[in-house]
Amino acid sequence: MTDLGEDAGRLLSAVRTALPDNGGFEAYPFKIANYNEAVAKPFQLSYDGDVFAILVLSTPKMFSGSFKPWLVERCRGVDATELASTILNPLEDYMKDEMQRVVQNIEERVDIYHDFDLWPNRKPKILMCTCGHLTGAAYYYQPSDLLENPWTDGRSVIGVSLHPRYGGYFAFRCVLIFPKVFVSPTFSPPRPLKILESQEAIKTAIEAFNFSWQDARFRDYGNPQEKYEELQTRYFSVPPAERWALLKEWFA
Ligand code: B12
Repeated sequence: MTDLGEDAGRLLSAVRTALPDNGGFEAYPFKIANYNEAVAKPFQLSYDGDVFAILVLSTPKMFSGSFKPWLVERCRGVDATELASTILNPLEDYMKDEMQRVVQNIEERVDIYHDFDLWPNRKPKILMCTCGHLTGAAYYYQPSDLLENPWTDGRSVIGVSLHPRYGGYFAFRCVLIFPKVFVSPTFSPPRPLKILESQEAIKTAIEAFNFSWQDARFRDYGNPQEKYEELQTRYFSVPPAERWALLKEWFA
């Protein structure tokens, strides 16, 4: 990676230091131009091209290492049967809380975009897989990588990102944008590691993600060295309404 510049480098270190120290998160720098040059106009962000941004993703350790202690503490004194109606989206609440804490001592203005943030027309505010690819964090395998389109029945098919260490066992969480901090003009992020080479491997990974994501097989593409524990895999494979029931053992 070429030089980020002094201010951006300092902020990247501050964010990495403030993230929980159990290894449950990773942070990758980029500049807005890298993103705006990749996406279509309706997805472009209204910041100058040299504005500094950081992508944050969560690794398998996040679930028990930081989310669990946060949730157990947050639920202290709340009746176990009322939890589901008191906290509708525990992981979203956790991420909002955690990222506010991460930036609380940063003096510069910072705008936080979570993976679940949508504009009023339901369009995502930021496309995480594109950020993952352009920062070098995780290669984004897209239908456009295939020389021929195998899905001609009009189904909506999106790509899948694979991390060099965690395969599909990770999630993008947020992007922090610092509108008043500019990256050095010589900065260019590293290229992501391409793990799937053949057209067949890319096709089957995209199919596993789009058409049978509940069995979590898509996460095993790319030879992950670290995976979700069983509870975490199940948690992300069921609809949100069924997730609380799986966490009961944390409150026993
Ligand atoms: C909307 C959404 C959904 C919707 C619709 C998905 C769909 N099939 O259309 C629903 C609710 C169904 C859904 C479901 C799931 N989702 Co979802 N979803 C999203 C979300 C919010 C936005 C995706 C989107 O709409 N993209 C819009 C399209 C147009 O983007 P695109 O295809 O990438 O196109 C852009 C790129 O091609 C780029 N581009 C153009 N040229 C080039 C060139 C290069 C080199 C690059 C890099 C980019 C690039 O420009 C295009 C835009 O102009 C993202 C989070 C986020 N904020 O990004 C998560 C996300 C994609 N989902 C994710 C997951 C895991 C899931 C689920 C498995 C749920 C779960 N339990 O966790 C399921 C299963 C997926 C499925 N079967 O579809 C993960 C994927 C992680 C990964 N490893 O890839 C994401 C990133 C969320 C996260 N927190 O990590 N999801």
